[in-house]
Amino acid sequence: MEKTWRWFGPKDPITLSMLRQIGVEGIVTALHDVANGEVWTVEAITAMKNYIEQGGLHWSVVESLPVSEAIKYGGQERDLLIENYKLSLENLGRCGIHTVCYNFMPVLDWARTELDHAWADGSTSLYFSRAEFALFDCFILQREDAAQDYDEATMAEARRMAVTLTDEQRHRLVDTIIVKTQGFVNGNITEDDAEPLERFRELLSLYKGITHARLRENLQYFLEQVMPVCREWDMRLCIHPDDPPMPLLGLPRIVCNEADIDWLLSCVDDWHNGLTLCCGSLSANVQNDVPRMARRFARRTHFVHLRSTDVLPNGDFIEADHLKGRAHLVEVCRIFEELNPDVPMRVDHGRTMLGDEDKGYNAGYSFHGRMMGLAQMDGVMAAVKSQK
Ligand code: DNO
Repeated sequence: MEKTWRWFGPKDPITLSMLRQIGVEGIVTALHDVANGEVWTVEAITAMKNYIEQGGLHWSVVESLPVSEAIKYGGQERDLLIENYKLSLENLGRCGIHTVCYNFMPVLDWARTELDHAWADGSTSLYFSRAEFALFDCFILQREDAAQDYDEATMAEARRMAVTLTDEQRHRLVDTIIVKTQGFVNGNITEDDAEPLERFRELLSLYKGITHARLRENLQYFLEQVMPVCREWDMRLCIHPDDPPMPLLGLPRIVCNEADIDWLLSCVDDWHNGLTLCCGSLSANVQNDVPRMARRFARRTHFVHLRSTDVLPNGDFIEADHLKGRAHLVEVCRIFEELNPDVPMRVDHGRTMLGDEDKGYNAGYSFHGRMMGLAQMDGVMAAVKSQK
């Protein structure tokens, strides 16, 4: 597998020269300054590509080219937005960048409730608490009928927490769920939004009446429209699974498990319609057997995220050490080295450790924690290759 790293552009405090020193081979990035829905021009792509190449690396994967909400809920502007998306794909292809990660999660991209969950050794990692999410949904966002989406034990815990909820806790939860984890990924809500909750409610309301079946139809429609461009320019589209892989906030999620991926790959049965095998996201659903999925989908996987989770008895999950947890990354590496050895992989998220705390890194994207994960995975890959 190619060792890549998610880098957030020239303003990223983790520089390209640092990445070269730790064995990174390819860069994963996006044109973060282009507004969602606008065309990525050849000029802008070339400028980023040149910057990366001057730093001695190459641009391996785009993560992400965001899919606008109107494409997902099927709004009036969708055809126009799809045309823009096609142009961006074509321009990337012209510039020699062929792998593009995207997702089809309504409104909320990945979700966590805690960014600095303490480990016994003093480091921290990301965490998802069902009860805290229910607290946010039912008592802060106050979404209509939200309580019926949670089991009794989760609701009891959320109610208990609601009684003593302070303004500071309320602010932290809003900031974690809809600002800090989202701002840098799709621009739906940013740190500058004065009323993030209001903006979030507006976004949710766009999905009124959008069922699981409808969201699938809209994804299929999108894929059918973009596939000719992907074929012509050899663009490998790779959808990121839903993180966590379960419906949230009353919105459907359609890339959660093996059956969903089967559907996705067959609804437009073309090699260019592929998958980002995000081991961390998929492992947060106890039904998912990640190595099994890796084996089944290896040849349609164009990008791999190496991360693992531990799921607790109450359904909460914590981001685990890369060598531990339910994702079985050693086995996943073995599978890809056998079936798709050139696929780019990146170590996804890392613990916050050894001075990462005060650097202002994007949530999950620490330096030392990810570097440690990369070193672990590098060792695993070397071992697996030597046994081939
Ligand atoms: C979070 C990321 C996601 C991912 C997008 C891809 O850390 O894994 O935000 O980049 O879902 O479109």
